[in-house]
Amino acid sequence: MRVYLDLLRDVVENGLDKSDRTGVGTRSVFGRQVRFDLREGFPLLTTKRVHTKSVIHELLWFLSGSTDNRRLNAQGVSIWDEWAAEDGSLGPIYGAQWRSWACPDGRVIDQLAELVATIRARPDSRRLVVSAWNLADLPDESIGPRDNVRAGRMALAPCHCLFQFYVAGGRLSCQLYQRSADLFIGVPFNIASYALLTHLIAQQCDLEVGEFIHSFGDLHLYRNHLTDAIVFEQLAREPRPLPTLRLSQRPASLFDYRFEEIEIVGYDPHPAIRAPIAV
Ligand code: THF
Repeated sequence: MRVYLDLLRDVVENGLDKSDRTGVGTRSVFGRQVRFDLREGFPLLTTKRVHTKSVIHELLWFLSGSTDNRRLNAQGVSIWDEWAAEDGSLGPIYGAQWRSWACPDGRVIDQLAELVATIRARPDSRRLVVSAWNLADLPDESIGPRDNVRAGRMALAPCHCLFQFYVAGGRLSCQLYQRSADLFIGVPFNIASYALLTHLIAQQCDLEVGEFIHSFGDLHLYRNHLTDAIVFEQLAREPRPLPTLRLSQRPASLFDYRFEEIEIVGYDPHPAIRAPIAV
């Protein structure tokens, strides 16, 4: 995970100051790409502890098609609380777009079920693409998350907005385009989440894993993370060996994985570093 530390240094050294929707302010660069060979281990940050329980539950929640924060809370995960309406609703965010994209003609498309079916039937396809960027459902930037949810819109525009799979040599690779990336808090979560998704889909399609390629649009560090105790502490830490992923079952479909069947083995990170989240 040295590439993660390289990204931190890149943003610290080359980033320009920029204001943003949250009002916190960022130091930001535009357009970066890193790649992880999933055969070399599971790409979980070792220079601070990442809360993998939240990552796994969040991915299973997306896969279930739910956008109800109460379902996450029931698993002890509170990472979406800041954006949810009083009834737990987040509007048509990731789970809704992945599993039930609503078309103007009334059809409802399950992008992930179609993706798995297409990888199995036509692995050479160049349209193994899933998009959460549904223009009709994007929030109105002039009002807050909860007012958007009340209006039937997404609480927050998708940050990890489009991903594509690729099969060659019996290996499944995934490339994500992330339009906006909170390098300190979100990116370690996002890398782990898409690496896990790639493993699950590979297992379902009888493929080995290949690479996870992470492409960034606006890659930033929030100003309140640019402190000795947060960013600079981590830059001083030595990366450790990567853990591995163990899937104890092969369920009937991509939508039948259970938390207990997903295990990260050999994770020995440096301690967690707490940092405030920009809402
Ligand atoms: N907004 C911002 N500003 N950053 C993000 O990373 C982000 N997301 C999602 C939506 N909006 C975002 C929300 N994902 C944590 C982790 C992921 C989140 C939100 C919050 C978080 O607080 N992590 C802590 C503790 C984890 C825990 O206790 O479970 C951490 O230290 O990592 C990214 O897509």
